[in-house]
Amino acid sequence: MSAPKITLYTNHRCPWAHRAHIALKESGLDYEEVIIDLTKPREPWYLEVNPRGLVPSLRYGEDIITESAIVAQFLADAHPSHLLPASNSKDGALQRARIAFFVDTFFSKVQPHSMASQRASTDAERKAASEALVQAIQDDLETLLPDELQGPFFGGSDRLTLAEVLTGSFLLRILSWHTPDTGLFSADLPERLQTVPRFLRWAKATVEQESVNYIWDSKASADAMKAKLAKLAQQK
Ligand SMILES: N[C@@H](CCC(=O)N[C@@H](CS)C(=O)NCC(=O)O)C(=O)O
Repeated sequence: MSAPKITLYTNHRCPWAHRAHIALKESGLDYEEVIIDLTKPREPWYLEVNPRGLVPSLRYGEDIITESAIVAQFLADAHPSHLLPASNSKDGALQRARIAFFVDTFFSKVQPHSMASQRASTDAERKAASEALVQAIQDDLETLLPDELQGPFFGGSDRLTLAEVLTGSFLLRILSWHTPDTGLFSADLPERLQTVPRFLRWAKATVEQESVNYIWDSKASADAMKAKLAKLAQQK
């Protein structure tokens, strides 16, 4: 299906907005981007685009779509591709349910530990959060992922699926932010991740995709996250 003019209101440091970039690139859609400065109050014109003031927002022709998961799902539905089978195709509804369950598991069981590590104020707290993160991957995610005989992406696919569109920006953080210049995960996280080989293979394959890493700047994103956490701490 041909697409109308698409504008993405975004900020490259935001993992939620990053989902929309991945979905657009994987769907082969051209788009313009408007960067929203999240360090300043939103301007009135942007609150007309998205009254919640959040990024991402997608302008698709005359229509505005907000909330990153809804934007990604909308693009996958409007432009059918390898990301998601049609719900009325053979096993399509089941595959969609499997992807939805996987993404739900990632965000309900694993991501809270990632956030705890990023918020940690001592090395000991950060180490404990990284340990809990790997334990949650082991307990809840590892068996949902393909083994080395299958394709690396969800369901054994050789190409990205909606599961990676929705988790890829969060995987970049888990795999990158243990370095001394970022420091939001403990330095021993890469070693601990060796104990969850399916996750590691899947996550590495995902972040190597150009559609996932083309807007990524690890240090700049970590600095933005630190600034945001410092601001939130001041507000307490
Ligand atoms: N549930 C939203 C979350 C989006 C979100 O929290 N975006 C953040 C940036 S990462 C934002 O726009 N924050 C507004 C602000 O920082 O003022 C989604 O998935 O789209």
